[in-house]
Amino acid sequence: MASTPEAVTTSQTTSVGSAGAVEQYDAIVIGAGVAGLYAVYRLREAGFNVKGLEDAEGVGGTWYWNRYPGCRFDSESETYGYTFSKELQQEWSWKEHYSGQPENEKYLNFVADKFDLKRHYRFNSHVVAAHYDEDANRWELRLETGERFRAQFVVAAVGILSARYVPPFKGIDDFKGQSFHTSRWPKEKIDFTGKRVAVIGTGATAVQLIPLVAKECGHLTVFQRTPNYCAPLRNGLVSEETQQRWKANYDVIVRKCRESPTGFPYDFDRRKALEVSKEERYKLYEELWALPGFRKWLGNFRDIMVDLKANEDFAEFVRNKIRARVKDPKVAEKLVPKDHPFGAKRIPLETEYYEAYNRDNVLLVDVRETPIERITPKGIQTSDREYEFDIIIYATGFDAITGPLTRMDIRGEGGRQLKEHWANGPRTVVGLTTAGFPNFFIASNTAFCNYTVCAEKVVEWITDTISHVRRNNFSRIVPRPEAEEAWVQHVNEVGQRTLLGATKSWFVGGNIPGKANAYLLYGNTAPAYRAKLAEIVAKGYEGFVLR
Ligand code: N01
Repeated sequence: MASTPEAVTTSQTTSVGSAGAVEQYDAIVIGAGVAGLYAVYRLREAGFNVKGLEDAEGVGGTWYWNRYPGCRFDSESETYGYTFSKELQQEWSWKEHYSGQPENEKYLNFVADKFDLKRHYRFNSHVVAAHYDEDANRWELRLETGERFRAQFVVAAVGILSARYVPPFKGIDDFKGQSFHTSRWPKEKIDFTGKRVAVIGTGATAVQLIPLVAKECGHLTVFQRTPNYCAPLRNGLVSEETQQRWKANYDVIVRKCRESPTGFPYDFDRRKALEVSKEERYKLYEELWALPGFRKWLGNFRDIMVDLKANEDFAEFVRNKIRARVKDPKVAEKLVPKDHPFGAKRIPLETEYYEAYNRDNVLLVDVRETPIERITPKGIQTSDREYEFDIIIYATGFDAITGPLTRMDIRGEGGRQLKEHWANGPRTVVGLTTAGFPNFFIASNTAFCNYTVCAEKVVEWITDTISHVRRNNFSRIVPRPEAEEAWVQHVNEVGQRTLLGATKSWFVGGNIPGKANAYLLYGNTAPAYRAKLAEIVAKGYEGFVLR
């Protein structure tokens, strides 16, 4: 059935132009990760003819690409799954308290199969461009292969940590051994036995990977630029009894996460750190330290993330925990962070990370003392010597949040490129829409919030908005520039009240040379973020133009 430009169709149409067949849909979702799968499900259930385009050959997003040894999430497993289906909650059993990549990929496949989502997807389809055709009010998406797809609505569920970053080291292509970026890890098992391995980077990824590679390889050299405040994860297997308890109590668990400031099933201690005695403070610190997960960060005194003095008190506690675990005091001091507050960079949760440095086959190189000068055919040349390797692992992170979008050629009204529009940082209303890009939605959870807890809400807001447009016989929705400016200012004001911008990190674009410095995450509480989403709807999409 052919469609008029403004109508929402319920069937796929194909038109043939000079450049070949163009498939037409009501909505296209880019990505088959946590948000993308749910967006396809919601749009289909709302009666839209939806197509998913996914770069990978399967579903999973982050959990498809990040296959490096040790990869796992550090949300409590019972809080990570989708909450939209009670049946799903009952059918799926998490094996570990903090579930690993293979299981997470299986989970998302289980979801995709249960809700029959895969048939809506085209896999191995790398979207390189999305251009808005103003006359037709349609988006045209182009794949790397040149194939084109058109739709009235686009939901870019491209992830916040999916555009990998490889530093532009000189000679990077000269290396004769194997090299991998952690987020493009091969499906085949890499055999480290007897190998000389380098890991560049000591962020959350490297911290998961290093202890496992250290045990398996011949020799491991870690190139560290900034040490992190890593805290024990304390993972474990989920007993049958716990499994049953979760299944009987999902309503309570979900409510707890929704009410908590960060989407995790715990709250900050309402007291201010320095208002209680040292003895009492340290008692809490020790208790938190002994508990699994992020409690040491997000269940700590409420001012740890906003007050530098309170922060420093806990930071010193953590430094001493690190010192106590590393046998060589010189190595320990290199591993102790001193140049940024606790939590200003994302806290990596670890299992036997510091103990790896007590092994005879592990060497720590501080690249602030001896910077990497180039990659050579044999390995890595620093300012003082050449290190030879069989394998180099780049655990060097991501062009976070904006990267997956600005690396695509996205053009809105008047042909304006998103990259230009966001040259000084992301410009959005609630992180999900941007002025000049009608019917274009960004399904990323950029709230400071346990991922799925807020990602589900984000997808619901977007898909409900698309339904609102159709139900009310509008054809397009776009935020007003004033609303966008107000949101950008609000995000900055909130960010400045926290320590999120206290150092260079992906939170503020500081990890990518030349990237604009801006708050990429919304530093308010998760309930406050969701209240903003609800308020827009309650006020009849205030700040948006509906036509
Ligand atoms: O990336 P990162 P990541 N020379 O940016 C170093 C999520 N995640 O992949 O700190 C030398 O944190 C860089 O050094 P510096 C999580 O949200 C979640 O580890 O910039 N080194 C840093 O050490 C996390 O925050 C989970 O000085 C260079 C490292 O590379 C996010 O992903 C697990 C360099 C990059 O660290 C990103 O984590 C894993 C250079 N030129 C990840 N350039 C879980 O859920 C960069 N580095 C558990």
